[in-house]
Amino acid sequence: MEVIQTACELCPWGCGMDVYLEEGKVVKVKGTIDHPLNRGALCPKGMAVPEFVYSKDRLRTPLKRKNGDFVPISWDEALDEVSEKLQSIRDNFGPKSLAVAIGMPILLGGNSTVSLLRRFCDVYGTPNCFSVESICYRPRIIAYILTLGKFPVADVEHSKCIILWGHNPQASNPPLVRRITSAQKNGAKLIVIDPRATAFAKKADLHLRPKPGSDGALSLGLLNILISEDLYDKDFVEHWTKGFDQLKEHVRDYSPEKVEKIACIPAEDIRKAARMFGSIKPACIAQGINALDQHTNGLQNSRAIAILQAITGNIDNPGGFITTSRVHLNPIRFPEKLTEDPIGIDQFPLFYEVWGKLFGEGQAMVLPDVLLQNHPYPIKGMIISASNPLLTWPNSRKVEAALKQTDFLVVMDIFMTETARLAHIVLPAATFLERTELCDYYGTIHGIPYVTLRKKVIDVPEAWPDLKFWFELAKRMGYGEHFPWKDVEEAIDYALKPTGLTVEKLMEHSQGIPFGTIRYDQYKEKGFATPSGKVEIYSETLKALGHDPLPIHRESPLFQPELAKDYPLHLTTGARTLEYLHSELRHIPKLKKRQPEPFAELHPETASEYEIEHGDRMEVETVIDSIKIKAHITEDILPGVVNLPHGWAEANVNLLTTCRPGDPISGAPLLKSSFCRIRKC
Ligand SMILES: Nc1nc2c(c(=O)[nH]1)N[C@H]1C(S)=C(S)[C@@H](COP(=O)(O)OP(=O)(O)OC[C@H]3O[C@@H](n4cnc5c(=O)[nH]c(N)nc54)[C@H](O)[C@@H]3O)O[C@H]1N2
Ligand SMILES: Nc1nc2c(c(=O)[nH]1)N[C@H]1C(S)=C(S)[C@@H](COP(=O)(O)OP(=O)(O)OC[C@H]3O[C@@H](n4cnc5c(=O)[nH]c(N)nc54)[C@H](O)[C@@H]3O)O[C@H]1N2
Ligand code: SF4
Ligand SMILES: [Mo]
Repeated sequence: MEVIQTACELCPWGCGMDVYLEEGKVVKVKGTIDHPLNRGALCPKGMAVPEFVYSKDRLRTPLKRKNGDFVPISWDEALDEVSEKLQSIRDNFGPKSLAVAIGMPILLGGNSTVSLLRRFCDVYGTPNCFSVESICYRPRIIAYILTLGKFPVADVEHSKCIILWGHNPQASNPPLVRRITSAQKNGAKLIVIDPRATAFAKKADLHLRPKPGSDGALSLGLLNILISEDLYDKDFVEHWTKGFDQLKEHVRDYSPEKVEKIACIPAEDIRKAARMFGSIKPACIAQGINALDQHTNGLQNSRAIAILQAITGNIDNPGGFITTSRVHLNPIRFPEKLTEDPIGIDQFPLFYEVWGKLFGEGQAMVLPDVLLQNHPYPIKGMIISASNPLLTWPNSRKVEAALKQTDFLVVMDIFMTETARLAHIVLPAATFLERTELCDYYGTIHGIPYVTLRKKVIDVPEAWPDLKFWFELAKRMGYGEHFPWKDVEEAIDYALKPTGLTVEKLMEHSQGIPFGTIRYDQYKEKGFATPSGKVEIYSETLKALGHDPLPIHRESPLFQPELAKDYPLHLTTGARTLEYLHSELRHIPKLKKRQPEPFAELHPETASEYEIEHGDRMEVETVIDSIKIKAHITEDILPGVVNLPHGWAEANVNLLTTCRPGDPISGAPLLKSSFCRIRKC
């Protein structure tokens, strides 16, 4: 049997995977034993890769909508059709009337994949690129950069005190489970902040259970204790921070007793947590990937976390917040070709760039309204690659209406999804085992300095890697001079040039090449990459844009006193399920067997108030809409809170959510601080 080692892509973490082939066919997969991240382990999703790749439900040919039905067409015909329509949109309405939205699988293709795809948009001339970052983790990246000038990660493995804040790695981040468990074995204290009693909460030294959306107040309460009890690092604060005195004044008002009233956490537990975090060194906060972002305080929550980390002197140290050296690629995009900003950026400029650092995409939460109202200008065509907005973007009905009114919708996916069903052209995509891509970001997100290649292992006829489609389309539209590469591998070599690495070199290494270093004490050499060179506790940048320069607590704007009587329960959505990735993988029998149906979690006290029993069907209703779902009654959730999973077509939680931007700074939606009512049905 031949074995090829690659990186799994059925969730963001990229576990090392050994793929076993017999006569060119994948027969099984195993975790790569000596991979620095997963050390041989694969989660049930990873183990299901052969079923995923060989699923009978895969799209096998491009499809075109004709009289309401889909008819198969060849790739040649599909490329002709798409290039003609794009040309016509460009000629008649201007290039900005094309929008391109990408999902997580493209983002997981790394900076080179995303930039190569966006290079097409730059050449075509549309600034209107979007991605699921609008819903996901972008606010915290902006927040860390505004505060620390960089995006560090928590070095849990070497920590002596870990705060796991709105994160349930057993479901969403299996490789982190081993790292936290190993720290606990080495004596680390663990504090969990989560309205649910997650597996780690049950093993924690302290579990704080905030009401959803109250984390801003909690962080101010923690800062209050750290400062009033002199538990901060005075030397670091004096030399390396800006705005500490304003912070001291600002948090004076947030006594643990006041925070208890807002967040429903006993004041004594807030004191205990602050004392533990302030007195044990090194300490770190591992925050949820988006659990704290999807609130009106989305960006400010992460500002507070960066400040907690900084004033306790836990920056650039083993066991604190660490940064690995970045992989610097050849520039791929042509920002100079764009004459306008993307949609949403007038309202959320920091979503686009911070101090000249370009993230380069629009805020997608604004897009459905723009599509529906043709304002500020019409968007006539849309290409969606590797995303299923009909289930994953908030307010599904609005998203559906918006997509339906585009003149030309192309969806590229591995399967016929809810979104693909609305398309004029559907394109069959390759899975991650059928393409080569550079994973230049795992070092940054795991704090392990390495760079790796996701390798092409097999070919599935007719299914194209996404970039192959974009490259071929570029050629078809006459942009060949900007896409001079023979194939994607050659384009990756171009991107890699400044690093001295090549695809060939990376191919020889099973699990990536050590690359760069962890930048301990980086600030001592260079200061912080902020305008002041210090940690910006007080942000002049936010102030200049009319936002609060210090982290604040603000109630969810969905909380309105006149509605509170009718929608009295907190609704949080999208806590992950180990078996599934967003709306994906429901068709894989062995995963479905482990987790056959969606359910709403609610506490026995809440259930009895509404006379709902375990296993009953219940209706959950918000001001937007209602869905029916099974009740799962458990002590593991805070009374008064309902938790709903996302990604299920049969109980689509995003029928209940609003895409109205909730965070005034980043535009993040309020997926975890909403309100609902329930009844048995
Ligand atoms: N299996 C699986 N893994 C995934 C994904 C997937 O779909 N499936 N998706 C991937 C992606 S793209 C992302 S962004 C990440 C998401 O990763 P995370 O955002 O870290 O999601 P979870 O680990 O589910 O943890 C969220 C936790 O936050 C808690 N929570 C809910 N509301 C609040 C609140 O207001 N305050 C606090 N403090 N806690 C709250 C929930 O109870 C839950 O336990 O997961 C990634 N990994
Ligand atoms: N209510 C609520 N909604 C949420 C969240 C929440 O917490 N609550 N979380 C949000 C978050 S953090 C995220 S990141 C988004 C995720 O949003 P999406 O990215 O839309 O999530 P998926 O359902 O994984 O959709 C990915 C699609 O790409 C297809 N696909 C897989 N691999 C490839 C490939 O290589 N090429 C192509 N072309 N297609 C491929 C899959 O079949 C699938 O249909 O969901 C968000 N939605
Ligand atoms: S945690 Fe599971 S799905 Fe995610 S990369 Fe690892 S094996 Fe793949
Ligand atoms: Mo995400």
